[in-house]
Amino acid sequence: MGSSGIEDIRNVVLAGHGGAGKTTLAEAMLFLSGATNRPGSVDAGQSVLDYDPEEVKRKFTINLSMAPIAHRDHTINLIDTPGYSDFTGDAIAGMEAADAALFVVDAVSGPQVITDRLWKTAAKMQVPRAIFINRMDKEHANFEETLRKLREKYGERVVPVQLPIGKEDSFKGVIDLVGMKAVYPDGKRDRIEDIPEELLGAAQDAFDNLADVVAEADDELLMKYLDGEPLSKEEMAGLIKPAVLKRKLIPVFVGSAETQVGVHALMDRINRFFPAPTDRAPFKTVEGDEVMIDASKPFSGHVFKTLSDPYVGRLSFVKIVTGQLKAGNEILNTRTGDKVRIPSVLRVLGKEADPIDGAAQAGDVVVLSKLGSTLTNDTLSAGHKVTFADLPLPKPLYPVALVAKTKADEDKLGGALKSMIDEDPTLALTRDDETKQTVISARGDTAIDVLMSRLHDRYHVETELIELRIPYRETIRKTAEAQGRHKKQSGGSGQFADCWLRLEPNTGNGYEFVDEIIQGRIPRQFIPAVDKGVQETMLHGVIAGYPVQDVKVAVYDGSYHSVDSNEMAFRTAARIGFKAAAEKATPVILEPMAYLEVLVPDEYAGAIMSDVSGLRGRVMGMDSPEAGMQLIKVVAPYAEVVHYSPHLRSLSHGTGTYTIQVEGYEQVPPDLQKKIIADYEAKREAANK
Ligand SMILES: Nc1nc2c(ncn2[C@@H]2O[C@H](COP(=O)(O)OP(=O)(O)OP(=O)(O)O)[C@@H](O)[C@H]2O)c(=O)[nH]1
Ligand SMILES: [Mg+2]
Repeated sequence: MGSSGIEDIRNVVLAGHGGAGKTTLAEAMLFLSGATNRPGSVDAGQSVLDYDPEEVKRKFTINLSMAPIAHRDHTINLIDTPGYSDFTGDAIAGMEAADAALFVVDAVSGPQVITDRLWKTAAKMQVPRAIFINRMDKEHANFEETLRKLREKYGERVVPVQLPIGKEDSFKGVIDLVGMKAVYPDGKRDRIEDIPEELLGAAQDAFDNLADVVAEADDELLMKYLDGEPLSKEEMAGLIKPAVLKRKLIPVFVGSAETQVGVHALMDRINRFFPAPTDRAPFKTVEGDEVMIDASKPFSGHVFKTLSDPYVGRLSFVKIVTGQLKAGNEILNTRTGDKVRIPSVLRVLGKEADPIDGAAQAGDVVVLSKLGSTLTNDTLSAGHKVTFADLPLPKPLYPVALVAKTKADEDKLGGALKSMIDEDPTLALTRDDETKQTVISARGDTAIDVLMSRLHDRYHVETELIELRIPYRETIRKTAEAQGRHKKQSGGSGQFADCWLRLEPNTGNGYEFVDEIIQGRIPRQFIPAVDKGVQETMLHGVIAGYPVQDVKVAVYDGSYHSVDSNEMAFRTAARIGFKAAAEKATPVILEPMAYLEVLVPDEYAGAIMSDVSGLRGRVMGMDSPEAGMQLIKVVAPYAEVVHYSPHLRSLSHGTGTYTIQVEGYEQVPPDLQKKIIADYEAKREAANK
């Protein structure tokens, strides 16, 4: 480890679109710092950071990974995160823990959809940002064009602090604008030379451009600068860090993670220009208070990630906000009230964990094991009451119905699912009592696929997806009356009950039962049995097996037998009466409706809206919450939009996001009603065979 002083730690999250080269960049830094013997390759499946079997299989990052890198007198705590849309929750978690975000952008394709999305999140979370334009060695790499797109999207604050020397096959070094030198890789270090003649002009222009932006970070220097006095290299160097911290400058670095050109220079610049943990924006508590990083207070920390390690058990990734933490300390989980004495404070590199000697300080990012029921978002503390606000993680919105393949697997499934879902707030588990299905929700189909693979690999549970049942309902549209009469003679004693029921639509008011019996035609003690019989029937529907809702039922006439009438008989009679009346009352099927808010760039708004009618939905309104974006509010049948996420992905070329909420019921169209009834009857027939 480079150093233990908190001022010398740089917690940096690597963020950006999938495939931009974040993991490869982290592996290159690990190698250059001497932490690994060779740069780990994602493609060859021997990456130190993408070590999970699912990551090896799929060749992309699924879980965030830590890479502490000792560089000169600093420790760069890299947090490598996923760029695949189903897993961006971990990128957000990484931003909570880091003090700056380094966005890795592909020099061939430029900033992409997930880059945009995470950029906005970082802005909301007030995380200082920098950009690394990667893959300069690739065919068609274009620094100027990538920079132009970056500035167009993210503004004029995006300014290079380096320029590339060469490109594609001949990309061989970078110009460091702060030192005005050329930097070439030389083994694991750099060789510093004068800037080649032919690039001097461009370098000077870029230096001036940078000076324009950073001068604004210091009023005194700005005055001097405006008076026409140029900034010296020293003044420039001194201004970059405050400009980054104040988010006035987004410095752009350039290089190739694969050939490692520019990577060592980047590490040097991270040490000098990136904020220290004590510089970062305060943490918010649930009460809305702000807590600064402060080592002098008692310990508090925020759990930003939970991971089950097959060997070590459950690991809790913790950002220490105040105080210090060392092995043997007793800490409290403020949510569960559990107190634990922590056996050790770990620093992890990929899957390797090492205990930290001495105390970890406020601002550091550490890992704790064996914290019992501690989950992501929990606050750990010693001695003072504080609960940190939840991470702004995306909510699960892609539900599937999952079953175990065998009875033996079924017994294991519940526990396995619970522990996996507990770990990850972007997953949710519900047991739908109405449809009798176990429903798992995630961010998308790939996240579900990964979950099923892990159930198999980690817990040896085989699962499969079955059709997700939509919780339809039934109701009536007209008033109707019918008699329910039950008469049975078996041996000595008989059964007799007779009731007349009137059913009325009761839209929006649920179930109501009215006793209109006069002159004791049905004795008082049997009336509750009629009510009960009606409710039992409603539970299982009259046309397609779905619960009946919004009906007012009156019992207004009937008869009884002094010996043969009893509660059972009246329940049965009520069932017969309800069914008969409902059949005459124009029974219909209702479907759950969903309320969606779809956020897309302007150019896709038309496509989204014209698609809505095909989903049997309605556009309820539109809004432009930010420049260039449209928020389209849609109401549509839940059945049509339950898997909207892949649909939206293709409609908006991956640019759209949405939220969904199930709200209320509406009648299904007649042809769909016919189909639902036919399906129900076919199933019933099959079951009776
Ligand atoms: N030529 C070239 N290839 C690169 C470079 N950086 C990464 N790659 C390759 O690009 C592919 C994706 O790289 P990763 O490092 O896995 O990308 P990532 O950003 O971590 O992707 P996610 O984990 O999906 O977010 C791999 O095949 C890398 O070898 C580079 O600088 N030059
Ligand atoms: Mg990766």
